[in-house]
Amino acid sequence: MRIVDLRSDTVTLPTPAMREAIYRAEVGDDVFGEDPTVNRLEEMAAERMGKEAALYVASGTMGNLVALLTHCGRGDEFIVGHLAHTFLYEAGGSAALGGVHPRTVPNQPDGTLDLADVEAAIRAENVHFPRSRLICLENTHNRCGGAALTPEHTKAVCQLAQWHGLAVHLDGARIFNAAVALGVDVKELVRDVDSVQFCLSKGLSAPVGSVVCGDEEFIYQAWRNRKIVGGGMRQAGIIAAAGIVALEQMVDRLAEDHANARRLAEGLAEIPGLALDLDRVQTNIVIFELVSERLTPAELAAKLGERGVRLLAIEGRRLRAVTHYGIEADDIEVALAVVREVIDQL
Ligand code: TLP
Repeated sequence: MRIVDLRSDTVTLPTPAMREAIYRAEVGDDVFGEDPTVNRLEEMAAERMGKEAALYVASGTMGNLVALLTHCGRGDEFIVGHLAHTFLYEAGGSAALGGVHPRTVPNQPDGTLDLADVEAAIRAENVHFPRSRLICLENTHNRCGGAALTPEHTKAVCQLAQWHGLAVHLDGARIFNAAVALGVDVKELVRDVDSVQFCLSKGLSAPVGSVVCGDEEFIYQAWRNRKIVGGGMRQAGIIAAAGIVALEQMVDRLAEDHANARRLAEGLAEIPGLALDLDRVQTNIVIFELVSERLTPAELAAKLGERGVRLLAIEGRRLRAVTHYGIEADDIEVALAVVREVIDQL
């Protein structure tokens, strides 16, 4: 049976060039700062993002956590969209490990935050209140269907933050998808933020790892916090080598994933019993709704899975499909045919 795994771009397998780079990687003890491959990846990442320095971490979750711990102290507050990954899906790490209090404001359907909501959430100095320290953005926005935030929106949020003496962290797990979709250099999307985390292990297909970027002082403190959370990884060049290949070879091809996602979305939109807003499909994530009440989204996902098409039921009546390296145009046709067949049989 042909398997079309659209659950996430995290299922991507390393490319042959990555396996070769892993095999040949020069390594050393990264906790002593002596792994040449990690050092090279960090330099490349900082350069790509237009930031002074970078830190290799084990995962996107670790990257966001380390950044939050670096920006905020115990009892401080960060302002974040109510659908943000950092708020919904990171096991409450900032509160559990840092005593950092999240304050949510509504995410708009396009992943943005309303500036008036953000401003209203910034606390005045008062003994009763936590101290507002940080605003957290997400680009692309996972739960908002892979929406790409524009440089203008990011800049506006950063200006507001600056007026109030707050920092901005960007969860840029899929920042290269945003850059490719918007046709801008990734630097444009991160210029105004104080820190950014991006993932090598999603659309860029490396097996492991993320990078946090910011200024020298921030990265020095983040390096200490990475140690605290047990993220000093010794001969990490073994995995960082694949990250270098990811940055060198896997960015431009994200456009293929976006084209496949569009084709998938167009096909799904034609199937009775499903609903989706095509204007919302900008990158490699397709979120659609099961309108037909003959079965639940989890039951639909299970039935599709039995026929080799894997996707995720998320909250409410919604399901998510993600395109990535390893999914070709004809896999999309197979997936659509299977969805049609299952829905027809209801
Ligand atoms: N997202 C995963 C799951 O956790 C839901 C996925 O399949 O999309 N920020 C964003 C925006 C993410 O989407 C993710 C992973 C992370 C951070 C965390 O990255 P990892 O999984 O490397 O810890």
